Amino acid sequence: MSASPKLVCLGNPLLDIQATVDEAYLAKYSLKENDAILVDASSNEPKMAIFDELLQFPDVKFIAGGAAQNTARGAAYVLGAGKVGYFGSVGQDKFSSKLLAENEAAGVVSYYQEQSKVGTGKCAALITGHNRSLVTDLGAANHFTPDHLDKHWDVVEKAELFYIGGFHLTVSPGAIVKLGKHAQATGKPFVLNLSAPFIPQFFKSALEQVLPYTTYVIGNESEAAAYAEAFGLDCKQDDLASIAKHVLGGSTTRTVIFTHGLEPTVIVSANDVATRPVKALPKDSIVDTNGAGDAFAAGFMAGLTQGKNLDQSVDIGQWLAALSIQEVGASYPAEKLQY
Ligand code: 26A
Repeated sequence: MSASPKLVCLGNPLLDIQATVDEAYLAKYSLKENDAILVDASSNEPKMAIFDELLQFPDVKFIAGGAAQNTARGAAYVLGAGKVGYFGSVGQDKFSSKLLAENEAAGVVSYYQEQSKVGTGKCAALITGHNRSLVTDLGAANHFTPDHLDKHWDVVEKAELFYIGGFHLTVSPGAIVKLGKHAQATGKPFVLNLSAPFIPQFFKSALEQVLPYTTYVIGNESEAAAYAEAFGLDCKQDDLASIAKHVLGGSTTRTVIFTHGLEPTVIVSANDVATRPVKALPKDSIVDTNGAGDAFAAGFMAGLTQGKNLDQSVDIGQWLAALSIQEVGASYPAEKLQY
């Protein structure tokens, strides 16, 4: 019996169906070129047709996805097998078998809750140039319940730190709060990724419920702008340092990290505002940016797990993001590269 994982992640397990599309295809469904949205499978949502239509595209690929699951695999890429655990809910089908196999290959220990009546969630990743538009049908991922954590509470207790995909705020804020309370009571780092602009925009109260437990909040510039708008901040929407200060909310134990594409990463805590430059990749070595943010979070979490300091952890995040951008989807190189 191997040791329990040090890093425990919670999110929505999804299989990505990725294909290159043109602008007309995005326009047909009123999709932005760089966004992440939810579709409701139970309504008569025209966007549901995308999942079938993509199968006809010549370069269609099925790739393990789910933002926090991508981060779990990335952290395991750095930390090695058995050090990272992942909670989420899946169906009993070939999609979940593939996700399980990918996690195993990456060295991630899966603690899946299984649904017998709902299929595994899927995400259409529509690639145009260096952008990606994500359209998600959560399926079984939407049925995660906090009691599944109780079944594996020994794993939670043995974990040293936690990573929560903000996307999970749409599913079970109760499960996030449960982990947050444990983290707070035991003094373990508790990291939340904002995940997408629609999280602060439409799930503001769930976000407010969870923020008090966080010791690190990670986001990108468009999530920061959505946060500023949702909370009615009067600073400019690209004033990342001021937005981060608001996320701190006077906390002396929280650090906020905003990535900004090729612009420097902004790192804000109670008594410090710092930036770290990003090394640009040559344009022709970029494959796609699907999963770049997850890979950043993965490297960052791996650094924290190894006891590295904040700057080093951000640096490992930037390094792993650059590696992932050179792979198809939210993937990491087949060979083990050392930071
Ligand atoms: C609740 N939603 C919309 C989602 C997601 C999601 N992961 C969890 N919940 N929408 C897209 N993703 C994942 O984001 C990754 C890229 O960052 C996709 O599966 C993709 O792998």
